[in-house]
Amino acid sequence: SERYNARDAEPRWQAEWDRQAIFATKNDDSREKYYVLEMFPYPSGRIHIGHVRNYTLGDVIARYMRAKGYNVLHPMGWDAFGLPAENAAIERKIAPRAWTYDNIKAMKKQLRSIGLSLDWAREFATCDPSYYKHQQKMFLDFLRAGLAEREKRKINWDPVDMTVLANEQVIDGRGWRSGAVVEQREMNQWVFKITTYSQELLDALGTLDRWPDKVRLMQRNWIGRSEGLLIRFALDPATTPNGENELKIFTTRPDTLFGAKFMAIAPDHPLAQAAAKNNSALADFIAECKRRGTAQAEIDTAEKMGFDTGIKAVHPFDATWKLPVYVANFILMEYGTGAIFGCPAHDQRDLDFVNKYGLGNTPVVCPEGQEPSSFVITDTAYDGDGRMINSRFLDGMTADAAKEEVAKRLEGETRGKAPVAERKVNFRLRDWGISRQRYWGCPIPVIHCPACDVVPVPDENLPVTLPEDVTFDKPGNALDHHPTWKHVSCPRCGAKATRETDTMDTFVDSSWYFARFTDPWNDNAPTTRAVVDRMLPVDQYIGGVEHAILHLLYSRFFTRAMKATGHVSMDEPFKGMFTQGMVVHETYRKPDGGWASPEEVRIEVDGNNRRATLIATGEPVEIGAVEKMSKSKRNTVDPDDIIGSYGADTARWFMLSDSPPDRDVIWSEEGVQGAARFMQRLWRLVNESAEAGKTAPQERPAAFGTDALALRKAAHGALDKVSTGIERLHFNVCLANIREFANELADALARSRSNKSAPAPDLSWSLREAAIILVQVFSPMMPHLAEECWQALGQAGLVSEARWPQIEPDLLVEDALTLPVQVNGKKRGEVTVASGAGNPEIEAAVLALDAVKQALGGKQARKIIIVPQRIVNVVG
Ligand code: ANZ
Ligand code: ZN
Repeated sequence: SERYNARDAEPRWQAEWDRQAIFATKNDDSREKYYVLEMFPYPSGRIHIGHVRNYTLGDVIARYMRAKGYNVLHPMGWDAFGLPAENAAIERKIAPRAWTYDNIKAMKKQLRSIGLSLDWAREFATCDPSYYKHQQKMFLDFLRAGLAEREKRKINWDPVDMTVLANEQVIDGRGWRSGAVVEQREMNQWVFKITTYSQELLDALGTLDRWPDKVRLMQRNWIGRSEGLLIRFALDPATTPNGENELKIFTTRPDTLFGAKFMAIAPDHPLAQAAAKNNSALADFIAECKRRGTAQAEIDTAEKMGFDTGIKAVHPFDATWKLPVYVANFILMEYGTGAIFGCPAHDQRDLDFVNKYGLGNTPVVCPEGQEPSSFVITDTAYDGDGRMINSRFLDGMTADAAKEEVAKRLEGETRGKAPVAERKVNFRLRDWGISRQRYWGCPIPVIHCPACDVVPVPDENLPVTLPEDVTFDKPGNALDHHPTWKHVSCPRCGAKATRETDTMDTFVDSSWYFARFTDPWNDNAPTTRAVVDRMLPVDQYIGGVEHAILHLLYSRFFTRAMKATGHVSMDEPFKGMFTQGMVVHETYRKPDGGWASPEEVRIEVDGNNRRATLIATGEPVEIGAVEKMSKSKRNTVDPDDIIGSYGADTARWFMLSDSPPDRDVIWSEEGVQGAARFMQRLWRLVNESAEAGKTAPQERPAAFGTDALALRKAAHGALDKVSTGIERLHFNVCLANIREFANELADALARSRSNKSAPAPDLSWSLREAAIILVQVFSPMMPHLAEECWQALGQAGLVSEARWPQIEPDLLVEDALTLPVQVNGKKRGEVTVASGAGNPEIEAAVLALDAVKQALGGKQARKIIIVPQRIVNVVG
């Protein structure tokens, strides 16, 4: 038979699937639904190979579940707002809207060439007014429900460009464009009250048993719940500026109070501000801290620095014990109370701090088994458990008991009218600031009126659409510069007013798109309750681990907020979550030190050696490390090139074959060629089977001979393994099973041909059955080839629409083996195990026999001797 021509076949089948609209999902379908979703792409202009992997993983599941008879929802859309569109407008003078929709058009064509089973009828882009209109409606619903608020927040201000910068636009404390030192400014910002749900978002992680543990852990840490104590330290009045008389701190370690050496407050703590009023050196120090930035990452790595305010705090258990109060760069105003007591022996940051300022340390928690007198801390703090030492009435207690004891005593004590301490649960999670001072985002639908303050845009005036006649010749927000857009009259009193010119963080757009896909045609509301409640949650969500925290957490918040405002009924949007690994590639270093791209390089394989040369000049190239594909290292491959030369099925197969989907896969030309060869092999095998099966009876034979039975066992065994493999997302294992089965079919064909006569009816029937099963099991991975094979086998309709074959369980039962069992030389019974069972399985089965347990009289067996295929002897 001829070679399979993917370039000819693939577009043909894609067109046929479209023509028959087989992937269009009906909302009123009565079958059980299954919702598969891959994280939708940002329309940057071209899809990259990571997208191909992401969508292929989802497509295998979608195609399999469809074949299993589910009403599968598998939609696609575009996460289309964001900064790159504005940058393109500035750099290339293309309007953000035109740039975005051009990119979508190009990328959609690319996506189609992969042969994904997507319902394109549901496609939308988040920059479509028909989408963001509903997002604006929900913003107003959240506002009315107290889930959105305006709050003073610190933002990054570029004093040269006179503009607000996103965190990622601040590089080493400077504006990415102007290079100016970025200032922190307080401005009114819109926030979503995600902290309303801190505890719930944490608790519900326990129900997400089809999420990767590592993702759940990352979310748990991000939410960051800690149980601790708020303690009011009295301040020594003689040392304190105008009337401040106490300092409130948050601690998770009240057990360490007798190891305290200092107090520390954040640079923007009110007490620091007060103390700086008549202390210019302190004021300079505070300014310096602010200049260095307050991003967590910077604080964690920056050297610990402090400034002694001269203020003294009084130890809560000893009125004569005074602690110096420092302003320190590692204390955040946004966490707890913005103040701490420092116990250097048991906290590394505090230890680094005292070692710098010579304040010393006293260990108070001694590890079990350590002699207290020899327990000394120098450079490494001890944060483990142990017994209390150097701590007066706490001595000898466990640290846990000491925590409780301190809490009880200080709770019971009062100063003024209030207790000295109260228990407090703190969360690291902050409310979600959604204001962005950018043009290309969803406008926040409120109006600022000098008389009425913030006035929501009336629902009937939604959407507030973005103007298109904008210019980017000035820095800052183009919406703000627009001559007319923001000038409106107040919907409440009619006075001259201005629109909010902030737009929403693009994470808002991606926090509910999965709900919109269930009914993107509803023009009146974000969701259609009956539909969304049936189609959500997403059964399997797939995406990169880089979205494991924010995107998933925001979506979980949004779903709860949508529930609270009547748009959905569930709390959790994603029942199953899967994080895929990256596609990585070797790097190639040219003699001149530059990087060569894979297309410029020829690889020769000689045994275990691989040699690379530049195709153009023949110069040798050094093969470098395997790394994440990046433009700078030039180790990227272009999906269009791969699909153009090998076809989509080969790319899909290779992507799935080489490593488990949650690990990185190394893209290699050799690997792709291997996949292409295997594709041709499948094609030949199916054609040969079709030939051999020509004489097969239509009716299933009543009995099968040895050869036919063996082939049927192989076929149904493969069917069983591939089915469970897909359900567990063990795709690389499935592919290995398919290869193995292809070998078995090839062997059976070869044997049948070596007989002079045509195969017996039972064998020809089984050959045909095996070929059909083979095509079906690889159809989710190589759907185009599968259609072509389906046709070659004379099967009716499309394989993409065929029901998954029924497994015949009888064919899966392995042959059993029964062995007599003796205990101390006396026969006590027999054991039946699979014929392939190993010794550990046989031993376990033998020890589980009641007769054997009785004969051993509750004692352990000393030895078990297995004579293969004959007998088992237990020695008691
Ligand atoms: C005294 C102490 C002794 C502490 C000790 C720790 C170890 P988590 O678990 O993250 O909640 N802390 C409190 N507020 C802070 C702030 N605004 N900036 C920086 N650090 C702050 O951490 C709670 C601990 O972090 C608190 O317990 C406090 O230091 C510090 F051996 O109090 B601890
Ligand atoms: Zn008004």
